[in-house]
Amino acid sequence: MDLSDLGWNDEREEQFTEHYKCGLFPARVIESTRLFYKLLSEKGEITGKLSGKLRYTCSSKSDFPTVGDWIGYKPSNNKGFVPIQVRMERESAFSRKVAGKVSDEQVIAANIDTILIVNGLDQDFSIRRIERYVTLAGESGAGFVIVLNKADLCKDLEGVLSSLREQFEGVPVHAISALDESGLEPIRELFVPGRTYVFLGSSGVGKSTIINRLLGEDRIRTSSVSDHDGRGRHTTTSKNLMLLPNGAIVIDTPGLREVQLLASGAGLAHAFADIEMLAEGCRFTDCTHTSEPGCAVLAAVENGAIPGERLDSYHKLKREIEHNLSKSEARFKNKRSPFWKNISKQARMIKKNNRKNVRDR
Ligand SMILES: Nc1nc2c(ncn2[C@@H]2O[C@H](COP(=O)(O)OP(=O)(O)OP(=O)(O)O)[C@@H](O)[C@H]2O)c(=O)[nH]1
Ligand SMILES: [Mg+2]
Ligand SMILES: [Zn+2]
Repeated sequence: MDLSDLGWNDEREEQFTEHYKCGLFPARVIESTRLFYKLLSEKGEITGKLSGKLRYTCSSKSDFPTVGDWIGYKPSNNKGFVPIQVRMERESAFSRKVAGKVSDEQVIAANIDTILIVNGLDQDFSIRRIERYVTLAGESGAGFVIVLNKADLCKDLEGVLSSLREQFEGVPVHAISALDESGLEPIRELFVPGRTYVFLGSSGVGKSTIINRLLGEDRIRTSSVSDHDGRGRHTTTSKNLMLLPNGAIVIDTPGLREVQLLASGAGLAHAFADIEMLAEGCRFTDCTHTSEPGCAVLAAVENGAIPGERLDSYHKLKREIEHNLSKSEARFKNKRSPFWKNISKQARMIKKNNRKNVRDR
């Protein structure tokens, strides 16, 4: 196995120099269970377990290795597994807040180049949920696209597409049907050998079905959504990294039950670039777009340019982020700071970059 097939590059090789000196070898996490990690190394597939020392340095959930991570292991021992001694710095990561009182971060996948945010065009379809995913994806350090699957079940595809493209300006939106394989070509073209892609979305949206189509065989188990409420059955139960025939690396994930936000506000500018741009026209620079006179955002809702539910959702997500931030302030004090002040500047930059990307594509 050549590690460059898994995304290893000169930069990582250099970062690993010190670890080589300590007798460690690099490998990528392809699956993790509670105790053991399935790793791909130059020697092929091996099983790893955290060394006591590494476990000791993990103070939060997010410190533990996850699928997509590069780790250093010590080849040895006869116990059937190798000890994982270090986790390398992540280049990107998609995280959410873990359910519960304490704000802890769960890293769903690490070192990803592109996130595919999958929504189903059946009962699952939810702009509100897409806003959440885009907010988190905007913070991940990876690129992202929206994939609307089950186009075969949608009566007004053009309407849905144009409304989404308007709201998430610059974010590529693809409509496909993994069932009848329509619209798959532009998706296939996204996958570049040696780059890493993660599929995210609720259970039953068809993440595994799409990957099976890309693999060209029904390798991953899928199952129908429930007749009763159209929800998925949580068929995929663990995250899994695999190679497509063209050499791209994909990670399938179990449907997330909830997507709680753990963000600094930068992600929000991705999900609500339209609102952030309008906000520049508000009379007061610290306008909260709730009741102020001369509010350009409220005016846009009034004249129908922005749906009222979208502004409600913006307020809700902003409150959620602020709430979670205040809970985890200590942890994030130095790592991430809230910068609501600069948010419209960011939105402008994002829009500019997006336009450029669209032009360059
Ligand atoms: N009509 C229609 N059904 C689809 C399409 N793609 C997938 N399905 C069906 O949707 C169901 C769920 O698909 P899965 O691929 O298991 O969904 P998943 O997102 O991997 O779900 P979890 O593993 O539970 O997170 C299966 O019965 C698929 O056959 C599509 O394009 N159109
Ligand atoms: Mg699945
Ligand atoms: Zn305003």
